[in-house]
Order: sequence, then C-alpha cells, then structure tokens
Amino acid sequence: MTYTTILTETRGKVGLVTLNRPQAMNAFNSTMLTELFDALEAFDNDENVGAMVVTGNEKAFAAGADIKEMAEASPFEMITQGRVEKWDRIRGIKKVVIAAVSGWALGGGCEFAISCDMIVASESAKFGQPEITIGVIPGAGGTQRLARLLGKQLAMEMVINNRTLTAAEALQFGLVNRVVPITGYLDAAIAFAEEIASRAPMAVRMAKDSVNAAFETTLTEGLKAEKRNFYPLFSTEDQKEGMKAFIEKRKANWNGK
Ligand code: DAK
Repeated sequence: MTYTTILTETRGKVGLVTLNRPQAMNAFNSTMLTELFDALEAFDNDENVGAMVVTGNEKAFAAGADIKEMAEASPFEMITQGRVEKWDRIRGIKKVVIAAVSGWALGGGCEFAISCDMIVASESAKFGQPEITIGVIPGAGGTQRLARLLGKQLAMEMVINNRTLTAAEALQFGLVNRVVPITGYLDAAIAFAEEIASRAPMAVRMAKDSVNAAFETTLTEGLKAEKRNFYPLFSTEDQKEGMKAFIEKRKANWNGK
C-alpha cells in the first residue's frame, strides 16, 4: 500500500505508523485520517504483527484536526463526510496500539493518543484540547475519555480552559504509562510493543477487550464481559502451553492458537 501522509514499517512483530505531515505539525487532514486507520487495520489483520506503535516526530505527535481543511465546513459536510465514523475506527482495532508521543498532542492529536491502549511519552510531550480557543469543542471523544481517565475537574479545565498537561503531569495523573528522554521515546515504545507482541496473542486480545469493557458499562456487565473473555481462553493451545510451562519451570512457546 502506498501512503502519502504516513510512513509504515514493521520492526520484528511490531507494526509502526509514523504520521508524516511535519509542515502542518501532523494535523489530521482527511487523507491522513483515512491512511492511519487503513494502516492500523492492515496491521491488525497481519498475523506477523503482534502490536502496533503510532508516532509523529519530536516536535509534534499531532496538532489536531486540520483547521484549514475544516474552517469553512458546514454541519452537513461535517456529518456527511463521515468524519465521526473515521475517528471511531480506532475502536475496531483488536491488537494493542501504543502511542509514542513527543511534542504536541493537541485536539484530535490528544484524542487519538488517549484512544490508543497505552501511551509512551517523551519528556517534551504536551497534551491539550485547545478547541475552545477556535470556537468549538472536542469532537473525537476528548470530553468523554478525559473525564473517564482524569476525572471531571481536570477534564473540565482542559476542555473549557485549554489547560495543557506536561509529560510529567500526564504521568502523575495516569494519562500516560511512562515518560522517557526524548532521544529514546520511540525505541522505548517499540520495546514496550515488542514485549506485548511476545505474549499469547488471544489472551492479549481478550485482555484488551475486557479492560475496554470497563469504559462502556456497569460493573456487573463488565464482570460478565470479563468472564465471557476468560473461559474461552481455556480452549486455546496457548493456555495449555502457558500453564504447562509454568509447572515445568520453563518459558512458554506460544503458537497463537
Ligand atoms: N491544522 C492545520 N494546520 C496546522 C495545525 C492544525 N491543527 N496546527 C499547526 N498547523 C500548521 C500551522 O498553520 C503552520 O503552517 P504554516 O503557517 O507554516 O503554513 C505550521 O503547522 C506550523 O505551525 P506553527 O507555526 O503554529 O508552529 P508553532 O511551533 O508556533 O506552534 C502549535 C505549534 C501546535 C502550538 C500551533 O501550531 C497550534 O496551536 N496549532 C493548532 C492546535 C489546535 O488548535 N488544535 C485543535 C484543532 S481542532 C471531528 C473530530 C475531531 C476533530 C474535528 C472533527 N469529527 C468527529 C467530525 C478535532 C478538532 C481539532 O483537533
């Protein structure tokens, strides 16, 4: 597949997508949005890929949706161009996606990062929802996900008063998994993804689905969702292998079945 706004490669079992519109701070125009999700879905369907990393460059992960592209849009166009559906494609990805964030993650860039499963941030990362400063509000889930991840007060401040979080604050508030020096943030994210890719694939998939269920439903329904994912794992060869390897005091050899 040839892309014009992103770069893709595989490193071992990790699928890497690099947002590549540096002239626009990696702002998401509709082409980049489509290409990003096309690439993630292709990796999701590739049995040689176990986990994915999405990154930008050192200055900008992504500065949001492309303001120049949508400045004159009507509500009708915003709806009919399928933008909402495009952003929602992240929810269909079954393998783990890690955002490797350096520099600005603003607006849709922040929303995309927090839609990923985990975030590795460089010390220079900054997370914010500045839509209020251009007369709108977040439209790709920011109000909902930030409120769930950070609580109401901080989400309100970010969305209503353009509070930007530094990498250190994002770590303190639990928005990111780890903060690393800028020189090593991508390698750290890839190493993290490699670790995940080395685990039993079906268990990883069920684990992701189960944790995500917590954001969708009540505790009772969430616990049921966990059980629905737990029991079928006992029909996998990897479950038998994993428990046998523990008993035999050796490393498990997963076959993904
Ligand atoms: N869109 C378009 N161009 C952008 C951009 C953006 N979001 N951000 C930066 N650029 C462009 C700049 O216009 C500039 O282009 P030239 O003037 O050189 O042609 C170039 O990138 C470099 O930017 P700066 O000169 O501004 O660089 P600085 O280092 O001074 O500042 C900055 C970096 C990231 C702090 C600043 O560029 C900035 O504040 N950018 C805008 C951030 C922002 O407001 N983001 C929120 C965008 S609204 C939807 C779902 C979601 C959304 C929409 C719809 N649906 C479901 C329908 C999301 C909306 C948003 O994200």
